[in-house]
Amino acid sequence: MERTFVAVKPDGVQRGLCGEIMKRFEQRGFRLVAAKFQQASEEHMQKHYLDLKDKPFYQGLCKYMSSGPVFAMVWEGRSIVKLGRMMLGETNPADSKPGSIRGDLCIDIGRNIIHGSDTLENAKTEIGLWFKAEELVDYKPCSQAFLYE
Ligand code: D4T
Repeated sequence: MERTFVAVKPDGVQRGLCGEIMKRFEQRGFRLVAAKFQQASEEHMQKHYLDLKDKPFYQGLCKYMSSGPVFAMVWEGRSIVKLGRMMLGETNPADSKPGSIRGDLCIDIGRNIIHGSDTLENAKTEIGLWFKAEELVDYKPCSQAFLYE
């Protein structure tokens, strides 16, 4: 099983989309491992987006991401990094297909409502940045036998 880091960005929180986004991951069959509602500092967001530090939008992005609360989550399931990114859609909502989260719920690249880890390695780093080990909850959902052969 893989784990991924997903966060509803300040625009998604303000627009009341946390429930809709959780619903999609739950209904797909993924298991919620951890969740945290918090306003992150700009320094925290700079660490989170460190690989984008040379991009022209980096400072504005980190400022925006720390401007209001985010809903940070860890989800688990088979191939969840790849499938989660497919559920999110493209970085630019204008290129995202209907049926994807961004394709259904947003318009602007700078207000694309959700983050999801793009590789397994980044997922591990991001989970470590946002959650303490003891915040990751270990339990066996009763649906497992009906989700996986
Ligand atoms: P995140 O990391 O937020 O899930 O988005 P992506 O993985 O889909 O895309 P990214 O890392 O390339 O970009 C991070 C974040 O920056 C915003 N952004 C991006 C922006 O404001 N202007 C831009 O030109 C780009 C490329 C949107 C997502």
